[in-house]
Amino acid sequence: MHQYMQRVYDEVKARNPHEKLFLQTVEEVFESLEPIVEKNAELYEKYGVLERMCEPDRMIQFRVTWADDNGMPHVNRGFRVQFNSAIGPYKGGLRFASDVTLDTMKFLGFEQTFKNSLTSLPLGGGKGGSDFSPIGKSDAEVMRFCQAFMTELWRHIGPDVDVPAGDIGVGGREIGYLYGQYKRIKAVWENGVLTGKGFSYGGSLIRPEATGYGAVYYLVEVLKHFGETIEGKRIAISGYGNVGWGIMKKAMHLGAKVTYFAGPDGYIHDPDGVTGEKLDFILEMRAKDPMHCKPYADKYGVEFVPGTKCWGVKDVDIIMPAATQNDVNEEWAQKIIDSGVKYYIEVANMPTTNEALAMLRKCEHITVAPSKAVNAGGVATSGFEMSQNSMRYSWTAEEVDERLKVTMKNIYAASVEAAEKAGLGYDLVAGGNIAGFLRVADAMIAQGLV
Ligand code: 2IT
Repeated sequence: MHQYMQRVYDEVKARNPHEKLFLQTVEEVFESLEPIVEKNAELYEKYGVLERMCEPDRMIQFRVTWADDNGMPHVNRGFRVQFNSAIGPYKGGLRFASDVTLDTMKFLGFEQTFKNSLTSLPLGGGKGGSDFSPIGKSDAEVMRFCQAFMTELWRHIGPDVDVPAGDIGVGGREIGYLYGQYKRIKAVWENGVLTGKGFSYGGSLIRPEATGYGAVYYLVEVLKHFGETIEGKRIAISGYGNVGWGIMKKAMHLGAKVTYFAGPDGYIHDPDGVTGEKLDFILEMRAKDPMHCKPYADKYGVEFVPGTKCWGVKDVDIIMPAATQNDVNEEWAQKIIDSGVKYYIEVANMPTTNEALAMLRKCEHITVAPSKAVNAGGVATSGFEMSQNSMRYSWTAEEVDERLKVTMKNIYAASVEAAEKAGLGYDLVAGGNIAGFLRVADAMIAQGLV
C-alpha cells in the first residue's frame, strides 16, 4: 500500500478496532484506489481526502422504546450514519435486522457514498436502521416500532438534508408507517424525505424492482463485452427479497432464467426457471414466512436441498449473490471456481469476503462485477423518485425503466474507462471503486477542509 494510504488505514484500524465489516470495506476500497492515490498522493494528502472519507460526518444513535401486542416494553437501538455529503444530501437505506450494529451501518454508509457517486446523481452517502427485526411481529407492532423510530429520527432528516429508504427488513409497509409519523410530527407535506414510498403518495414506479432490474442491465453489458447475450442464460442467486425477485422478473423478460435460488432454510432448483405465476407465488411465500423457501418446492414439485447454499452448482452460467454480506467465503469461492462458471456478479452489499473476492478476481475463467456498481440501480431510482417529488409529477414506468437502463450502461462504461485509465485493463471491481471515488474526492477538495 502507498504510505499515505497505509497511514490512514492504520489510523482507521486503531480508531475502530472492533468494526470488522467497516474495516473490511475500507481495505477493499483502498486496495483498488492504489494506482490513483499513487499518482495524486500529494494533493489527496494536502486535503486529507482519505482520512475524511473514512470518518462519517456524524453518527446518530438513539433508543427506540415500543410496546408489543401484550403491552410488554421493548428497547431497540436506532442508528443513522451520515457519512459523506460532498455531492448531495445523505442518501441510503434503513436496515431493520437483528444483527444490525453500528459496524453494519458504517460499512453500508461507506459503500453507499461510492455507489451513489457512480449513479452520477447528486446523492451523498448515508445509512441507518435498527437491531429490530419485523420478522414474526404483527402489523400493529411494526407500525408502533416505525412510529417510535421516526419520533427520534425526524429531526435529523429532510428532503434536502438526508433521505432514507428501505433495505433488508424495510419495504413499502415500513416506509409508509415511517412517512406517516414524519408527516404527523412536522405537519408538512415533504414526501421527498423518504424514497421507496407507495405510488399513491409519491413513490416511483419501478422502484421496488429497480435494484434487480439494474443488476440485470449491468449484466447485459458485461455479457456484451464477451460477445454474448443474456438469452438462454441460467442464473443462480441467493435471496428472493425485492432484489432477487427483480432479477427473476427482468431475466424472464430478456429470455434468461433463474434456475436456482437460496433462502435461509436451503436452496431450490427449478430447471424451468422462476417465471410467470411463480413470481407471484414468491411474493406470497415471502409475505407469509420470509425464513423458508421450501414451500416453493412443495408447490411446484421441484428439488429443495435443505441447510446449504447453491454456490458451486455446475449447470448455471451466472452467479448473483443477492442476499446479504459475506455470503461467499473462501470455501464457497473455491466451489464456484471449480464449477467452471464464468460470471460472478455481486448484487447484495459486500456479499463476498475480501479473501474470497481475491480468489475469484484471480481466477482466469471468471469475470467479477462489484456490488457497488451492480446494485446502484436501486438508489438511482430513489434519486428519480426524489426528482419526481421535487417536480410534483410522476413519470410512467417506461420512462423510469429507460432512465434506469441508461444509468446502468453509464455506470458500466465509467467503470471500464476508469480501470483502463488507471492502467488496470478490464477490471470492473477496481474501475467501479475508482470512478465512484474520483467524483467524491474532487468535490471534497473543491469545498476545502470541512
Ligand atoms: O443499498 C442500497 O443501495 C439501498 N438499500 C437503497 C438505498 C436507497 O436510498 O434507495
